Amino acid sequence: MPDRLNEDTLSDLPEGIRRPAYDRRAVKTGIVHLGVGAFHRAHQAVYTDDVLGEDPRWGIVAASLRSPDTYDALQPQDGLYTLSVRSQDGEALRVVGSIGRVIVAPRATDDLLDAMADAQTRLVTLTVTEKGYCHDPATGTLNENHPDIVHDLAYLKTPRSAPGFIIEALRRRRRAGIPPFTVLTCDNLPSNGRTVKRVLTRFAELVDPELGRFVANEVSCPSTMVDRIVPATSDQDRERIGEALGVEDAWPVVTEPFTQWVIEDRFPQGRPAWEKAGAEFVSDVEPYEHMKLRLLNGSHSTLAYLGYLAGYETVADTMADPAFVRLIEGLMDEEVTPTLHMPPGADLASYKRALIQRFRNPALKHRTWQIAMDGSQKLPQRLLGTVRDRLQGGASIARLSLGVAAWMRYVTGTDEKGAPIDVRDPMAARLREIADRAGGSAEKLAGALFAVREIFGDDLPKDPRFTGAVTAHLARLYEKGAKRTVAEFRAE
Ligand code: CS2
Repeated sequence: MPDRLNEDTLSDLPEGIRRPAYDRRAVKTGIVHLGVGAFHRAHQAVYTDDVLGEDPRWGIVAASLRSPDTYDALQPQDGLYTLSVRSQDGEALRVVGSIGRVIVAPRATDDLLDAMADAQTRLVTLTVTEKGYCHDPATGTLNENHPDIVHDLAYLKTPRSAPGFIIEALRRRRRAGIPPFTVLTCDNLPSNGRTVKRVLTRFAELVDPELGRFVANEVSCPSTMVDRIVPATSDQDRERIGEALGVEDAWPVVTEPFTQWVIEDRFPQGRPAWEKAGAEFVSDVEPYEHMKLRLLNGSHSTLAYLGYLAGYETVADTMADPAFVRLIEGLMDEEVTPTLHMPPGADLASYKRALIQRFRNPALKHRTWQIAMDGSQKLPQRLLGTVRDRLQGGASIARLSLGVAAWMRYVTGTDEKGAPIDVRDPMAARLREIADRAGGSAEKLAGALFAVREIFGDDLPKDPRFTGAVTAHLARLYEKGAKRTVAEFRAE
């Protein structure tokens, strides 16, 4: 067995592999991060690693709210892991040191609450994915019937959900006279800061109206736009990277060269100088967020459902089919771009060109199945907001509605060859039941899915331009399959 990547083996790594250029022992915890998945480790943790040398107050304690996997991988490595940046031109490796400690919340609830309530902690950041906010995706309000929320309201000292941890930690700080931390969400939610603030305020109100007012008035939740494509790490990645390092890294993360982070600058308790690592601070994130959620993530989900159904394993495989490229370019140019309101100087044309290149990156094995997960939580901000804007202006939704229809076909749980699809979604069981009842009828399936108001709201199911377009596409998908539907697609 080769040695493990850790503090002791760090100095033996081959030359050319970048490693923390600061003394990790001098680093203090300034950030508690909830959701220590691959995205966090390829994004915020890297921006933070870049600035810790100048300002060691912002080390990260990273928690996973459920699985012990990341803890088991990183704890023996003193929190160290490798970031691999891959493109056609090759691979660059770097060891990141900004995570000083990993906590598994269910095993060490008090440790996590103590870290969050510590006066030194001035920022709580989150990547808990869309479903981690326990909100209603169509309205962005707290889902008060969510089992974790019901649990946390009853047993707030031992919370399970991200809102539960945050409110209990804020309550402790308040009691101890410690100012609240800033809450920075780094998930792909619409108006993510505002959504988080709404969810937290409501949760706090349910605990105690005064705490609700305190959260509403005193807790800052800046919005952010985060962007970097980070596919799940594979065993081949682990092996290749281990060989290059000469030591084993149990959980490296693999990503693309592109990275972007736009943040609203509202941090009453201070923040790291992330701008020195390339983050952009602005007064209003919304235009950037719409651009990214609608162009990148909207295209991603469309590619994921259609690509999966067409038998393509990865986004790059799907993008090797010219008909899919045409569809996505049309989606971006004809249907999404007219809904965006960018500040002067923003260059959407080159942003979109870069997106196509990023999707094509053959060095990333980004599985369509991975992106297809949790569609019920993703569709509203990725496709349905754009649909609403288009319908309001009486404009075409020919491609947007194809994406929605492909999601419907996908959540039936049976692919075009009759094989089962492993549909991962908090609503999977309910969606499956609906599909089983529809028994292969496009009309019945679409009609029953439109009635899921947590996804489609009250307005879209009533608009025949939307329901008609989606149902017609769904019928085509059943009849011809995804590959032919895309190949034969004509906007009119
Ligand atoms: C993807 C995103 O899995 C998904 O749903 O669309 O994770 C995407 O790769 C990132 O948002 C890119 O910034």
